Amino acid sequence: MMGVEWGHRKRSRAVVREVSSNFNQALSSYFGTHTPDPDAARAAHADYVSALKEQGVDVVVLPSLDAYPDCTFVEDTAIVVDDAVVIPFMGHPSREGEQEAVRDLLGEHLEIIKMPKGATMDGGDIIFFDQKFLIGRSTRTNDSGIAFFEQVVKARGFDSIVFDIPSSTLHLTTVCSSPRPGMLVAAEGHLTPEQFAPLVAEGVELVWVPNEEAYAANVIGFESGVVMISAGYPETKQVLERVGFETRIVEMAHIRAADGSLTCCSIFY
Ligand code: CIR
Repeated sequence: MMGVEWGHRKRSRAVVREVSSNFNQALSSYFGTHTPDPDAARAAHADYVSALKEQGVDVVVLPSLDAYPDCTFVEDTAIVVDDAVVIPFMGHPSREGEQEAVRDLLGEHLEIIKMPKGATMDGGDIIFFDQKFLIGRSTRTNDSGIAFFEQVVKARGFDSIVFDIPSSTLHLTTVCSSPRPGMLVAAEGHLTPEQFAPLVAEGVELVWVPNEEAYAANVIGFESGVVMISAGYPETKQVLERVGFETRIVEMAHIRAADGSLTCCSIFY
């Protein structure tokens, strides 16, 4: 999209958190079929951190919180809005409290804005894209959370668009991401062309991935032209290479076992 550059999407620093030793108790829609495995997830996470570092990202690794099986999914705990960071009430009660260490770290660099009680939001429902915040209304992010967040971003000069997320889909970022300014990737069967119509009318390039590769719609793009993608999704890989990306593949199967994707494991600030 014309006029929107990488500068508005900071990729210089990221916070991540080690995988919890009780990751096998993480929330998972695969319950009973694929129990999340802490050791295997740690190996995947280590490769993920390497991939970030290869792109020159300065990565802060927080220690895991053993009372919180889902703590490696830091994306959900805080949302950076320009020079501030919104600390939400987590959308699942078992995760409430994960925000503290992230808040303390980001609070050294950014103004902290706390959500009011009763409002819930997971950071996985937010995509910052071309001076806009795309917001998922999901089972984790409620209307009070959305109203509060919209007020925060509006006061800082940003627009927002709300996407209704089917209850079978965890978050907006589970099925949508932006590999570079002006471009979104979305999963068929979870989101619809109508939802993106206003963005497409503005000139946004929208790349669909097939429903059977929906997990691969979550990618992380870098200014270098590299896009981090999950292993095992050949159509998505081909589509992204065709539009000019070099792909860096990370094996995410053991992170996926707890419904986590690439973006879930970091916050850029
Ligand atoms: C959860 O259900 O909260 C975790 N097992 C997965 C969180 C994934 N985070 C994300 O999509 N941003």
